[in-house]
Amino acid sequence: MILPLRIALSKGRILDDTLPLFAKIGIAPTEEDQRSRKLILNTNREDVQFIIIRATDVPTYVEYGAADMGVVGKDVLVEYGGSSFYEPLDLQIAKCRMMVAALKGEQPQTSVRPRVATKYVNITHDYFARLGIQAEVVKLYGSMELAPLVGLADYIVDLVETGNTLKANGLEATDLVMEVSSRLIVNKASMKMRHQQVTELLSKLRGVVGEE
Ligand code: PRT
Ligand code: MG
Repeated sequence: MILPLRIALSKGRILDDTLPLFAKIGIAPTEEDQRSRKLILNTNREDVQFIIIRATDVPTYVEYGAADMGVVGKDVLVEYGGSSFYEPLDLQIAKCRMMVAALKGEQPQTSVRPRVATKYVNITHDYFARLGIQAEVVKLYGSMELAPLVGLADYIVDLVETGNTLKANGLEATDLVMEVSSRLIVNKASMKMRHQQVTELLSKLRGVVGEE
């Protein structure tokens, strides 16, 4: 019996796009597991196991080798920083844009030290620093759109897909920070030690990416 290759999947919206991708290459959680609330899901292949965790935890599991591979948004990867794993494949799912947004019609750029609310503190800090702006970055854990409405911040940095959330709150996107999609990441030791298993999955996934 070989040790199963463990793949960390981000729960939530990324998972909805990830499972169909794995299904296309013939890997699916076993039926009984899908209905349960188990965090470790066996699959129809005894050499592959999924773990379902919060998106922001995926890089940590993969860096420390608790998972051999992971699927996570580029937003989370860049915010996490460093280069402690390989990022061999853009899965082209859960696409969106990270944008700067502000109250529609306002010009808060006149502020000497704009306050920016976001959950992407590192990315936001770097982004404004590159523009030569010393922003005061305020960390929030959700509902960033509220911050400009109640005077907590001049700007937000958040993900935008359709733009409906911004619109519904009287906000407009002002600048693009980065294009976001989900990526496959691989633990560095696993890439060496389990090379055959990893490359088999990698090339199969590469074959179905962007197929639709
Ligand atoms: O719930 P938890 O705190 O664990 O994490 P989460 O809420 O961040 O997870 P989840 O399930 O929302 O998935 C987040 C990941 O999905 C991100 O890291 C991105 O890589 C990816 N993704 C893709 C998105 C979006 N598109 C997206 N539109 N994540 C969030 N949004 C949100 C955005 O923050 C905003 O509130 O959707 C809203 C905007 O959508 P539109 O269509 O109104 O523009
Ligand atoms: Mg959520």
